Amino acid sequence: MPHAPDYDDGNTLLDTAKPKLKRPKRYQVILLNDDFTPMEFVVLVLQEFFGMDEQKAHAIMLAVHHDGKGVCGVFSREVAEMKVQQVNQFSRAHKHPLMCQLEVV
Ligand code: TYC
Repeated sequence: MPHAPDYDDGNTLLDTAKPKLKRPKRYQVILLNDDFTPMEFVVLVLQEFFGMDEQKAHAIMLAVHHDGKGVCGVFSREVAEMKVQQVNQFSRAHKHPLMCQLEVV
């Protein structure tokens, strides 16, 4: 029967490695209200970039219109950054001041 050596033979596992996994952060895409962007344009943006049906898009648009800002969705950083860039670019291309931004959850 083999027994433990009384010297360090390099084979003794001294500590169990703890998995260092952190939950990835999530990022909210926030839409800001303004006085100039037409309501229909905001509804279109919510449908095209966030996959909402017209009813949901209209409800979110009205919530932003009344509250000043609102959440369009929650994504990984890469996806959220891409959505913000696409929406802001699309709004500028149509000469509307609509603004979208990121917030870490
Ligand atoms: N407040 C705008 C208007 O009265 C509509 C609007 C809603 C603009 C939501 C931006 O994120 C927004 N035409």
